[in-house]
Amino acid sequence: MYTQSLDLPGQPQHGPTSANADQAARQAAFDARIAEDAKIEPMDWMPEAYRKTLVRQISQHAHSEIIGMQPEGNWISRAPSLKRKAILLAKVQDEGGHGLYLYSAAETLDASRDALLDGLHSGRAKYSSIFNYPTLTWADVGVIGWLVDGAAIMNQIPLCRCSYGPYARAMIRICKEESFHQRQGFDALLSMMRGTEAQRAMVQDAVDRWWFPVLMMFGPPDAASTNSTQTMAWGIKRISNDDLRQKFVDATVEQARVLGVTLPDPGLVWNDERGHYDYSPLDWEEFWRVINGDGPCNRERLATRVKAHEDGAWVREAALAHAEKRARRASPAKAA
Ligand code: BYC
Repeated sequence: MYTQSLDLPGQPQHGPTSANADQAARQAAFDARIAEDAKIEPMDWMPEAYRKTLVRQISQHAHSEIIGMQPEGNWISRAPSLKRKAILLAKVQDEGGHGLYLYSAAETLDASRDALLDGLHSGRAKYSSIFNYPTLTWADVGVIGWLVDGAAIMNQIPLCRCSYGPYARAMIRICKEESFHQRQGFDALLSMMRGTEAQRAMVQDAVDRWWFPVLMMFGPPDAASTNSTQTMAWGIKRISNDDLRQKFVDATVEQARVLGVTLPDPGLVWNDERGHYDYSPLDWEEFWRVINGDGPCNRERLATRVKAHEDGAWVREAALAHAEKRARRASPAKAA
């Protein structure tokens, strides 16, 4: 590029040098906000890698919520009483709502909802490993509330302090609702434990099947967690996978005692020195198999989700047509 201008000392700089300076100033302002634990908001400048990481995590979380509607949704028509059916309907509906808050939070980062859903439907995007396990009995519904939602709360409370404002605010509301979800699960199980021998056996069987997959919800061990170092430096993740898993184990042992069930791990013993419960090593090969698409229900979950999306095409088309009609009526000249 030819130019007649000369860069003279004391003159404002333009071109690549000043662009670099601007970039450095924006990065410094971002780093300062992270260091002082302030929130980053959608209109603030942010590094591209921060934006991408948030889109990855928030969309995976949103996908987990909507796929997570399926294992329990299967039981709405078979709930054992009107009361349990109404509670379960409300819970599954809440999960759909959580998905919507989270997709909206991802949209504030310039992600398109269609593209995110396409990632899910094509199998490119991940969702929580836990929803690839089957719900075989009514007790599984209670165990999902108690243990799956319990683990989700443990993981999500720190996300209420996440550095990205829209995600943090969505998590506050979600955690309040998850707390109700966990309690209803515990309550359903408590009723069964106070029932017949067959009901107690059903609860124990469900706990035996869900315990280890629930512990894997927290993600791989810290040493194998590829994202943690950076997401913790950015204040997205506040507590590591292993520390959250340990907090969950410590909190759950006492709840299991109150319920009267046995957690299926002979290695689960109090360690006085550590001040925590020890537990047996988890089967990480199973974890990677499940998140890579080969769990007990991956294909079924995805096929159900894709079918629901296709079956709902007419609703999206009708909503768009209605919005266009309203826009035309509001300003006929502009629409014409
Ligand atoms: N399942 O570097 P890491 C709910 C992936 S919904 C599948 O430690 P990160 C509910 C991970 O994505 C609960 N994938 O990752 C709904 C990464 O792969 P990529 C969902 C997993 O992100 C309905 C790779 O493994 N909760 O509560 O630092 C009914 C390496 O891991 C899993 C959330 O989504 C997993 N379990 O930490 C009832 C919470 N674990 O992306 C209940 C938000 C790891 O590099 N998410 N991976 O290809 C998080 O807090 C974090 O993303 C995680 C993983 C702790 C899950």
